[in-house]
Amino acid sequence: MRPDQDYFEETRLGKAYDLKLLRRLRPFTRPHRRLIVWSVGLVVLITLLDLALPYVTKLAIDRYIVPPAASAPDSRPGPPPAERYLSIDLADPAAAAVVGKYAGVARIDGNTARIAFTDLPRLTPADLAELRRDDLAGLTGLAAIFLVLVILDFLLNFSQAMVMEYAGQRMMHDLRMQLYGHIQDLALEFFIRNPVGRLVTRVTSDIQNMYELFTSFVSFIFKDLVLLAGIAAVMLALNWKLALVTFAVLPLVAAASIGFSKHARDIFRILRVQVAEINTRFSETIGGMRAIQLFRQEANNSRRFAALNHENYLAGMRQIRVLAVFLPLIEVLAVVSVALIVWYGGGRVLDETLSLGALVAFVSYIRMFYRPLRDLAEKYNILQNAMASAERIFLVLDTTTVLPQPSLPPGGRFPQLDRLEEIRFDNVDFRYVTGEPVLKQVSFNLRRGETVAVVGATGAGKTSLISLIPRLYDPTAGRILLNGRDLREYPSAVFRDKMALVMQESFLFSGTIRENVFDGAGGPAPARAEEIIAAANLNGLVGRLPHGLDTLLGESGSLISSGERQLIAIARAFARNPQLILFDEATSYIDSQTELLIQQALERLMRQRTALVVAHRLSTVRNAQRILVMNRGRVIESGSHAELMARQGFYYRLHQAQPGAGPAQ
Ligand code: DCP
Ligand code: MG
Repeated sequence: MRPDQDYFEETRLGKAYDLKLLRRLRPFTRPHRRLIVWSVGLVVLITLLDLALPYVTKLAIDRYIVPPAASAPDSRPGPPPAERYLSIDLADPAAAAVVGKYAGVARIDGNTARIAFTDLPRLTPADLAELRRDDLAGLTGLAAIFLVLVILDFLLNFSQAMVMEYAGQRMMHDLRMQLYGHIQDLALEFFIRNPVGRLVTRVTSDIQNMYELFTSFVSFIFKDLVLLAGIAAVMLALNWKLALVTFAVLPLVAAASIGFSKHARDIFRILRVQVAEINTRFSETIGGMRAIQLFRQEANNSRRFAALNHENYLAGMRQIRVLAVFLPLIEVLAVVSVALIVWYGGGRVLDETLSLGALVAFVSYIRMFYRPLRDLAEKYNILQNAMASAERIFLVLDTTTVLPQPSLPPGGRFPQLDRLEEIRFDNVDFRYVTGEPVLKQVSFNLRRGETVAVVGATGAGKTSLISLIPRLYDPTAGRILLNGRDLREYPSAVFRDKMALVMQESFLFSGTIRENVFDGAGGPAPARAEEIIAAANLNGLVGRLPHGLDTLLGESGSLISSGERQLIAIARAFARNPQLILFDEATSYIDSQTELLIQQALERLMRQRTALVVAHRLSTVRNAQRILVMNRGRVIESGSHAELMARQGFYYRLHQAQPGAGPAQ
């Protein structure tokens, strides 16, 4: 089932954006709809403000700096007046005094004096300031309005960013919780098919990508598109002819963007795949460093990594080439637009059909227009990443490999389970997802109070057999009966509560020993805790550690040996006070002293309880009532130690082969 193993490979997830995926995000946006509406409302306000700023500049120029010539007095027929005039109200005595000084240049017409703009340099700066006092006051007023608008813009931008990020963070929080809960419910089978390390990194960085999608998507759709539309509308309103001339460049911009996205799609995807591969290679190398150094694989590994790295470099260069064409091209088109405005608009200013202020505003607007287009490349990358991420997240969420739980029987009650009376394997076959059957027609039973041992060569299927009892997996054929009923008729919590599994490589959570033994914080009363620690032979270890029971274990328990780890797992089993013990003896080397501690602790643990013990050291199994001898997935012999030795079969040979087994009894 190769395709299954590629389940999470980037390579299979090439389809760029699929709007169906976006629709699937809706349930996550729904609870935060109000925030999103708020955010969009703020975006619209911000856009209006952004559009207002160049308009204020236009007003400043047209009203106060260079008023349009339309206000000139002599609109006589004939050639248009080449002059603009400054009008002065002579009712103001200060102004009248200044006009009096320049009788040669001022034309008096009733109560108004007019001075041509071209003559203004002849006035002294002080006189000029006096005459243009109103213009200066008007300018100051507009500058104040400009400042207020800018401050408002800042405040709105701040609020909008906060509201949107808040909504985004909340959504990601919900998505992460749902994903986490879902992954915890998946059957172990899923984790055999999907490498766990990869799953984890994907899931964390995928969520981050979704967050970026949300924020940049909202800002793209609402900010950029509204801004573009707004600019186009304002430009058309200001002067539709000039606007249309300016828009003549837009087909080129569209062509450039389409060309870019066509080239970028593949390259961005290839790069993403390669970065993922490099990450995987790195983590595998670091994880397997011991093996690599022992087997002197460094050179080999480096060579493979160099090839991968080189491909990544080539793809990176292709990306840069595309970007290096696109970004300057957009820049050039922006400049061409400005040139068109200056050429055509400048001409209109000259023939007085366009005000100077409008021309300046046009230039500002067209600059604003190109800003979002320049970010298009980046947004495109985010969008693509996010789509791939969304696809992966939904792949996990859509996975339904959960352990099927029984539906409520007609009586309305699940079967009860107070005492574990008997576990019976009835012709059980089992295989992991791929390949060979691991267990073949296994039948045996385990009654209350019994200890049954399982022995066999490595790979015989002992761990697999023991894993079926807490229903970590289901048999592929046959049944496992618990008190005479199929295990699958009970909700799994019912029987898991009654058992404790001590695994071959005991897994410890990062945290303190206390948290590991007593399932989280708190735990039983101190006296009881001490009793458990003593019974599990943990006193020595706990005494040796700096903070005793509250010592933090290194990541995955690396501070302590695998033997000590099993002691902690035994203590954990003690703390749960189970009816059934499932013990899978560690295979790794354990010094004889720790081994003795484990043996003693195990014996104490099994007292008065039912136990199924996988043993690698035959000394562990002698006291078992029954021993199952496994070979290649089958139980080939069973009986007590004495019976099996007498039979001189497989068990006998296994026993003989084991060093320190002592003379056969
Ligand atoms: N196997 C598999 N997938 C897994 C675990 C095991 O395909 N996730 C295969 C490998 C072995 C077979 O199943 O061929 C039996 O594995 P067990 O772990 O059950 O074998 P033992 O526990 O008997 O071996 P050991 O003594 O090494 O612990
Ligand atoms: Mg095993």
